[in-house]
Amino acid sequence: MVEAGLIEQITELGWKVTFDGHHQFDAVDVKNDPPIGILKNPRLVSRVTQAVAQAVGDQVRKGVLPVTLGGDHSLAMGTISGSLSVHPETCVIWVDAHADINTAESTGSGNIHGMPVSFLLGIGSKIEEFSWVKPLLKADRLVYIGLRDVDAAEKRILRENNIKAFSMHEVDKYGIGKVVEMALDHVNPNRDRPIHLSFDVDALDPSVAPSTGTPVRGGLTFREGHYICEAISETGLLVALDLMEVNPSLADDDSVRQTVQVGCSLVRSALGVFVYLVRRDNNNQCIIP
Ligand code: HAR
Ligand code: MN
Ligand code: MN
Ligand code: MN
Repeated sequence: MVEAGLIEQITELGWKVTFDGHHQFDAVDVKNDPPIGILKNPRLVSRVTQAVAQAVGDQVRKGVLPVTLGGDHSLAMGTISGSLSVHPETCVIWVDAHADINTAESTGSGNIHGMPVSFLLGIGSKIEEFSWVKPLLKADRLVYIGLRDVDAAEKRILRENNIKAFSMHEVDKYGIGKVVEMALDHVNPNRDRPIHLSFDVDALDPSVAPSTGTPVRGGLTFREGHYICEAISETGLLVALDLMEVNPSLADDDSVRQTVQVGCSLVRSALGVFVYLVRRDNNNQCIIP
């Protein structure tokens, strides 16, 4: 996405952009990383996400809006920890085909990208390696959009913790405009809390975003995905953005190009390309942010 020109595109929108590079990963040197229980690469994931939490928290504290490009969605353990460390009242809008809320007990795959939300909520058994993750997220500050591949154990966890989720069924039933409004009403009724948007590109239909690790058909259209980003941009409350699971090592060149372009486009929408196009001052002049 960076190679495809995302930095220049965001700069064009009027933002002053600092590219933080990949330096936080250089600090990680984990050669011997056997599973803990069935959790795969636990030390690597823990150390990378902890470094990301620090980096994101530092930026949010300065009033800078961090955009994290992934990469595995376990990264959101870091990004959301960073946001919550500065603004404990932050609400999280998790756009995904998956709920990513398995615990160490419930995971069938041992893939930590299927678990970050449970760590942030502090549910399930505690794993020493991840003790740096503080359970700062409250269940009523979290809302999902786009779900369609949720494990049985995850469904139980969602129900038991009373977590609001708008699956593809609700997107079909109410339309994306109403779904985003209901999602915001749930986590942010007065529109005064900071918003962390964690967008897994596999929320989109595989025909729109094919280059991702776990595509699931029946996903969001191109416009539905963009609408979510635009509507959140319009609130003016966005404090951090994740665009996750774009994987250019998967699929053919055309699919990769398409997915990278959609990823860039979603980021532009979340950062106000829509507002840029329509907002006008009292003299009906376009306001350029
Ligand atoms: N629920 C399954 C698991 O725990 C699949 C999770 C797939 N997750 C992602 N992130 N790709 O959304 O393994
Ligand atoms: Mn992943
Ligand atoms: Mn995910
Ligand atoms: Mn997913």
